Amino acid sequence: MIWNEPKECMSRDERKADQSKKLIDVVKNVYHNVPFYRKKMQETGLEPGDVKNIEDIEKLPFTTKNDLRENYPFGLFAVPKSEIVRVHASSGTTGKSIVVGYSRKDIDMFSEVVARAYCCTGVTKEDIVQIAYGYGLFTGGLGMHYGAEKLGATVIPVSGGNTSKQLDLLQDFGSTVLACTPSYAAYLSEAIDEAKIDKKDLKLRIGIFGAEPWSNEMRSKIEAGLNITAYDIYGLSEIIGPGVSCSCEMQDGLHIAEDHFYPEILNTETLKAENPGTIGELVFTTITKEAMPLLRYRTRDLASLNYDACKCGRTNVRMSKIQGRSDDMLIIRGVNVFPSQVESALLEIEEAKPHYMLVVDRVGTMDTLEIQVEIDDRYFSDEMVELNKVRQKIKRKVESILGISVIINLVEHKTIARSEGKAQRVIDKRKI
Ligand code: DLL
Repeated sequence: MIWNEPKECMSRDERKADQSKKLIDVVKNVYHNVPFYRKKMQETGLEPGDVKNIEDIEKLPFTTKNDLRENYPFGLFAVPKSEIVRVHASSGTTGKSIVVGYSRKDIDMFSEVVARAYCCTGVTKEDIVQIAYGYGLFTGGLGMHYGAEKLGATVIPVSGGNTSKQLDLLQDFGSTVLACTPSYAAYLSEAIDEAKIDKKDLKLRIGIFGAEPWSNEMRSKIEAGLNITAYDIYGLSEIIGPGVSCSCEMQDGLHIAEDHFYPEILNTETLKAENPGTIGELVFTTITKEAMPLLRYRTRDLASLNYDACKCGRTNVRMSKIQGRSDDMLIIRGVNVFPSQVESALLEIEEAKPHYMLVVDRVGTMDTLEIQVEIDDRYFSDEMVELNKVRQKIKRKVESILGISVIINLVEHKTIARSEGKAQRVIDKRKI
């Protein structure tokens, strides 16, 4: 079944015409309503009238996470604050998060693209959807929630964590669909085994997993463990949240809602367009968003595009699974973490030196983050009690910025290897 056939199955010519029209409108909109974009366009002598069709997108300036940070919190909004009905936020590269705003129309569009994603995986209004993505500033919970309601399915808004409750709900309410990160799905699968729950008694049939990278091997493992078919859903807060793209029953790429988000794949060095099939950096322009439209947002996610029509009947372009990132962002238990966030936390703590190492590992199905921190000689003490106080202080500060629990290991000054070039700050031992 296809949720919105006219929008998901139009011919490539119709698609181009639709995208061209929308791009012209969004460029006019940001030029007149967002000083940041007006300035950027004026710097290169570009006027809204210079953009006549979708090919002209190459003339437009890029937007980066740093631009969002510099315009924190509401500087990129294109509508008056009275039109903003919701905000979400996600990790920035330092202590401050980045903020995104939605108008009523944006929330409707967000729900629409997530409803399409559910439909892409075979979910119908008969299903019971257990949403175990986090609710709150993260877009996962509420995004998946509104989409499921739009579809007419029954929503169980349990949010993330609280595993024993998740197991109760799976059994008592007969959830047929599970929406969460792939690592949490793997964890739930183990918890089901440990609790000796007979999987035949569960009604689960579909999993919609995303928000972090995962491999096809991991998919097979989760599918076998939970006795379901699992699908990949991709998105990012800056563009909308989940629902930018989703895999279909063909399991051969993720269909992008390209009537709302125009994708480009660019060479990471030259920032010029790559040919279809070649991996590069995924860049999106939101062509219908009202509250916070973004031109050529550099996601830093690496993927390729495939414009061939899919056997499922949808004609919208497919992206490959995310192959990695072109920056140092880590995703730990579904939460985005930049090493630079740790650094800015440490700089605020007198006892700590800004020499640190992040060691990421996976114990069973759970990601762990250990941070080794060098301590100023003056504070290194034989007194366990004193050292513990310092450790706790650092732990509290870092956890408040990252939003996940961490293990802090204090090490003596000059223990962490110094580098003459680019500092090596991360050891990632996970096999995804
Ligand atoms: O993770 C939105 C989301 C929620 C997507 C629920 C899917 C399901 P952010 O917190 O802004 O938004 O993180 C966005 O997460 O740039 C990717 O690096 C990564 N990411 C998201 N989905 C996938 C996926 C949400 N399916 C960042 N595969 C993105 C690999 C993913 N990476």
